[in-house]
Amino acid sequence: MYAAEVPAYGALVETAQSVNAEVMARDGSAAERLGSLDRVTAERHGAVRVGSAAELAQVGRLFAALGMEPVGSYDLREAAPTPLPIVSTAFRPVEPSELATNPFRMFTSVLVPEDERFFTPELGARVRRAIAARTLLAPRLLQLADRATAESGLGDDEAVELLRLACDALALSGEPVDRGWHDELSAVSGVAADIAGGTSTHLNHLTPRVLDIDLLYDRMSERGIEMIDRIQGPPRWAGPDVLLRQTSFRALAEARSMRAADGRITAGEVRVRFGEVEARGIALTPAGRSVVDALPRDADAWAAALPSTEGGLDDAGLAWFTVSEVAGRLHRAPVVYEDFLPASAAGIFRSNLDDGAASSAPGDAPAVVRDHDWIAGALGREVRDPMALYAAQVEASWAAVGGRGRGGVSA
Ligand code: OOG
Ligand code: NI
Repeated sequence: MYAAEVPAYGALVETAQSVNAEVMARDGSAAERLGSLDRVTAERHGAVRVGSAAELAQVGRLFAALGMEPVGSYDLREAAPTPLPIVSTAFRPVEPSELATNPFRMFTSVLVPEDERFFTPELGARVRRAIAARTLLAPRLLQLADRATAESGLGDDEAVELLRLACDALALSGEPVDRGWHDELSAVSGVAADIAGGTSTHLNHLTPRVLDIDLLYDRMSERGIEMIDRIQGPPRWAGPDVLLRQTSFRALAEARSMRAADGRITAGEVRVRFGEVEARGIALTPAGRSVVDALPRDADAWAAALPSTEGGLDDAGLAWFTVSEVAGRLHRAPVVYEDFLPASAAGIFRSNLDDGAASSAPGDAPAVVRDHDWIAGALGREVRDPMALYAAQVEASWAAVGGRGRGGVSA
């Protein structure tokens, strides 16, 4: 559905696959250190944005049917330099075996119309009424999703029906947009207009994974697809890939009819769907994050502050590694970073908001609380802590080798 509707996404997937083949030819099996080529080729994340706790709960039921759990929370209202009136979580598989097969993730953001740093109380109330009056997911879709979760799957016909209804729900609606309402929301934030300006949500990007993002960036530029001005996340540096590096092409203008105040329908356009690509590296421990989060995006600063080998990162306790026993010797394997980075997410949002969208935090009203617990409460289920998941995976690997000491591990 997405490739058919957003042709540049098809070009991105094609380019990612040819870059991955090139890296496999160049680096051999080392290219698969952070995931098999099958996993990396299948790997995608997408993003949706919703308007309320109730809507978050609905999309959570759909993702639960697909084996995706909420992991982590990201408060983008404090993002610098452009605060955004949203908080986010990511739905994804959490079991290592499921991640190895297909780690599909959905970055999911919820608008906070109650936050008076962005919305006046009067506008916030109108946003809440507009959101409460719409139906994001069809009752039939939710019914099938709940059954799939309860019964660990559906028969073929109903599984196909569920996926078809889910695709319909995430396609861009052709319904005219109320121009005045859209403009009023755009003055607060492009994200607010995208979320609350219409009566549906839509998949706003889909991101393949690539093994060499610098090469991908050049190839896309050669194809004439204009990428945002840089790669978000860590710099390219001499040591192992860590965390997440991402880049995107700007949302393309798409025709969308607009309804004027006098009821006339005119041609208009929106820029709400884009393409993004990511390269994943090793997950860092809390100690590793506190080193790296304080570093500038500069290869020399990274080389000065961090060991330049996997063994060095492991010995310093900066990154997560599992162990396994092969022929009586312990081998370490890096744990892939499966989550997101709030600063990069804010950068991706920012580069894809409509021109002129303010995203300002006007007043100095107190922030309403929208933390991890709030997201869990809205979803009615536990939100997993990413660090706890990595730690548990590493502990399980040590338990499986009989809890042997950490000395003498080789790559
Ligand atoms: C989500 C932007 C964040 C990422 O990869 O960090 C994101 C959105 O635009 O809704 O997808
Ligand atoms: Ni993304």
